[in-house]
Amino acid sequence: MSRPLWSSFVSMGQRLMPKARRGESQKQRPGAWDCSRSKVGSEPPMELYGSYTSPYVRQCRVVVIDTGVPCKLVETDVASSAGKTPTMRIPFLRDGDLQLNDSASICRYLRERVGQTFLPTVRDQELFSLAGTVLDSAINIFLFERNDGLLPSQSKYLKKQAARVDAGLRALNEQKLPFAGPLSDAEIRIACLLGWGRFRKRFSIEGLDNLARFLEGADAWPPFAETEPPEGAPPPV
Ligand SMILES: N[C@@H](CCC(=O)N[C@@H](CS)C(=O)NCC(=O)O)C(=O)O
Repeated sequence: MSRPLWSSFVSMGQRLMPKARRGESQKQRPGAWDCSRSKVGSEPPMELYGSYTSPYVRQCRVVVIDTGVPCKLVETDVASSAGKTPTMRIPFLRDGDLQLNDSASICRYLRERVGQTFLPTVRDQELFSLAGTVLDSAINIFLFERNDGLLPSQSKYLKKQAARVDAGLRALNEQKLPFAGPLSDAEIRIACLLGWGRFRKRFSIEGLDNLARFLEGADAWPPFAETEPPEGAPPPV
């Protein structure tokens, strides 16, 4: 029987302690969010609210770079955005009177702004959703541990979430995936999931060679490389 990937989780403890002050982590930020880089016309850029560490925000940032749509990141953590979005989550996007509260609708909106299609096929949708389910479960476990000190070993439901992460990663490993960019939106979702797991040391993809090669290729694709979470980032997801 194969070893559960979840068992490679390390206890959070010190890992979540900020190694650097906020200002230091900002120094390492890529220039991707410099609006002048992608700005066209003179209308005010849309604003994406989120953190530099959230994998859902990262997906939106990758799509901003990939599409070249002018957009400014307003750095916000989950706590301070609670009153600004009904989901009480990040990311959310504001464009004039419009507010979008989910990474999928945000990415679709960005793609459509430049005449591109978001998740054009059923396979794309399925892959995107599978990676999203794994990510939701992994973050759910992370937040239970951080907020309530509850581990999968102490909760039947969290155990199920851990099993879901394992099964989902194995299923993703069976997919035909590219080993170089550019990536589709479904593939960006998978890359953001794997990048977050690595960054927060939440799961291992040891033995999942297809995923490991895919991530290596994603790391070399500029929109993904430029959005890498900064070393020493503070605790928010
Ligand atoms: N379905 C949402 C999920 C967003 C999400 O879970 N964001 C996390 C940060 S990575 C969050 O804000 N979690 C706070 C919470 O659940 O309380 C999306 O795709 O935008």
